[in-house]
Parts: sequence; structure tokens; C-alpha cells
Amino acid sequence: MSPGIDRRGFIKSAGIGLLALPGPAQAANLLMKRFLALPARHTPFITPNEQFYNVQYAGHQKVDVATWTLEITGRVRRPLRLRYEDLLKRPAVERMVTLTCIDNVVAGELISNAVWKGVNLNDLLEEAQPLPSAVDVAMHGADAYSDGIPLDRALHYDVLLAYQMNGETLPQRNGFPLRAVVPGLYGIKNVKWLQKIEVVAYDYQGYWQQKGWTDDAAIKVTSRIDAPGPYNTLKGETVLKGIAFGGYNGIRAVELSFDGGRRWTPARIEPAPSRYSWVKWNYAWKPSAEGAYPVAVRATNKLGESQTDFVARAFPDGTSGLHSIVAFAEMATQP
Ligand SMILES: Nc1nc2c(c(=O)[nH]1)N[C@H]1C(S)=C(S)[C@@H](COP(=O)(O)O)O[C@H]1N2
Ligand SMILES: [Mo]
Repeated sequence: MSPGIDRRGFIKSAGIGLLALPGPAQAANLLMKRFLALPARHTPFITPNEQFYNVQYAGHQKVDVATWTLEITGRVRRPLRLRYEDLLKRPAVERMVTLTCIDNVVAGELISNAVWKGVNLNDLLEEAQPLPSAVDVAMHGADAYSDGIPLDRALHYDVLLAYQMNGETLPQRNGFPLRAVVPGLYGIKNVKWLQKIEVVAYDYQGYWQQKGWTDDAAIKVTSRIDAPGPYNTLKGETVLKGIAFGGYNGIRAVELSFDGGRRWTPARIEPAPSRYSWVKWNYAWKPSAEGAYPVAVRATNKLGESQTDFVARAFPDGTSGLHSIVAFAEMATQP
């Protein structure tokens, strides 16, 4: 979960974004240009580790890797206990996966993309041999945090136990020595400082589920306008840019609207090398007349599910609503 909301988030939740601004409101426009304008965001496709968003309910845990072990226990025929060096010796896989916090606001900062390296959870589980009574796989961190996923998901959905992030040893704040990376499910399911995997015969309720948050935790389709920033003045043709993320299913389309959501026009998507990562989009915009434009973005995943304009708060199963900004267009008349 995250601390409060940022200014970009506030501007969106205040609903200013989708208002059609009246033509002669010159004074209001001036005030907005002066006091609400924010710079564009430059979002690298792969987030450098130092810039990766960071969330936990207690502090960063310090794990002594010399004594640390990963235990696989519960409803299994053959419980396992692995040391750090044992894990590093096992066949490794690399996977690009975007993580996002369920407590992110519309267009918020709590989303980042990395290449993770580690071992497949299903390999370990197959070795441990879950018993027929097994239902859920609970993952426990060193901070008494836990969350669970269905056994079926743990066996079939590309779940990774990662010890490397973007080619570096997993940083302490991101869960050193080992964390779960569960494509398509919100951050809450991606347990850090992992030390115990417990196969249980019931529907496991983790730290946040006990407080009423979703157990399913499927990521909702989301998108964001990164450039220009809100309330900027644009002259002539401008390339609009941003990101879109479809969780488990990837992104099929990104569209933009300049008229409060009546008409939508497709943006160009830069193909991503992983179905579990966000995509970057861009659109060369040449407004035909001077004025204040509401610019909104909407994404559709590969199942054909589009983002809803229904504004939901984060509790209990994640934010929804469209990101929009206001752009002031000026005509580039000078030669
Ligand atoms: N052990 C542990 N794992 C945890 C958490 C936690 O508090 N403790 N927070 C979760 C939440 S809410 C999120 S959004 C992600 C954030 O991962 P990051 O800090 O690497 O971005 O970690 C998840 N894993
Ligand atoms: Mo989170």
C-alpha cells in the first residue's frame, strides 16, 4: 500500500481533467498555465532499480543470507529446504514483468517495469509434490507479511521466485534475497524477503485480505499520459507519450480523446518483448484550432477488455478511471 496521493493524482481525482473549458475563460486559463502546469514525465521502458517504486507495510527487512533458507512445506509429499547457494545453482529463467501497487492512484507513480531472474515456482512445487488436498500456496516474508495464490496459478502462470533485478542482485528494499514475481497480480501478491512457501488445504487469507482487500488481485487495465504534463501550452505538432498496462493479458490498443470522450483515435504502440510488461505509446497531435483541450487516454487488453471510465478508489480491488490532462494549443503561425 502507499502513502497519500500525489499532485497529479489529485488533479485527476478532482475531476478537472474532463471538463470542457469555456472559450472566453482567458483569466482562468492563465491561472491554470501558471499554477497547475507540471513538466512531462520521462518514463524509461525498463525502470532503473534506484527509480523502481517501493512499498511495504513495515520497514525494509534485513536478511542474513548465510543463515537464510527457503522452506517449502505444508500439504506436500516431500518438504524442501533450500539455501541461497542451492537456489543459484538451479536452472534460472528471466522474465520481464511490470509491477504495480493496488493502492496506486489513476496515473500514479506506483508502477515500474524490470527484468527479473530466478527460479520457476512450479519447478520447486513439482519437486515438493503437492498433496491432493492442496488448495492455495501461501508465501511468507521475513516481516510476518504473507499472501497466497491458488495452487493452479502457482503451477501454471509463470510465477517466478526472483533473486536478481535488472541484472543486479535483488536490492534489499525489493526483497533480498528472494521475492515472488506473479505476472498479472497486484504488488500485494509479490511477497518480498520470502522465506517460507506453505501449501495449504484452504483458501488462504493474507495480511491485506484480513483487512478486507481483494484475494483475487487481478490487475485492472490502466494507462497514463506522461507527456506533455497537465496544463502545458503546446505550439504546432506535439508528440504525446505515455504507458499502458494490461496485467496478465497485455495491451492490444491505446486510444486518445480530445473532446471529453466522445470520439477516440488510436495511438501507436511500441511492441514490448514480454506479454507481462507495460507498453509505451505515442501519438503525433496537430490540433486544428487554438484552445484548451481535454486529452484522455484509454487502453484495451488483448482479451478486448477496455478500461472503464468508472472512477473507483483503490479499496478493495484497485483503482479504475481514465487519466486525462488539459492541453492548451497555440497555432505555430510564425515562419
Ligand atoms: N514481505 C513483504 N512483501 C511485500 C510487501 C510487504 O509489506 N512485505 N508489500 C507488497 C506490496 S503492497 C507491494 S506494492 C510490493 C512492492 O514491491 P516493490 O517495493 O519491490 O516495488 O511488494 C509487496 N510485497
Ligand atoms: Mo501495494
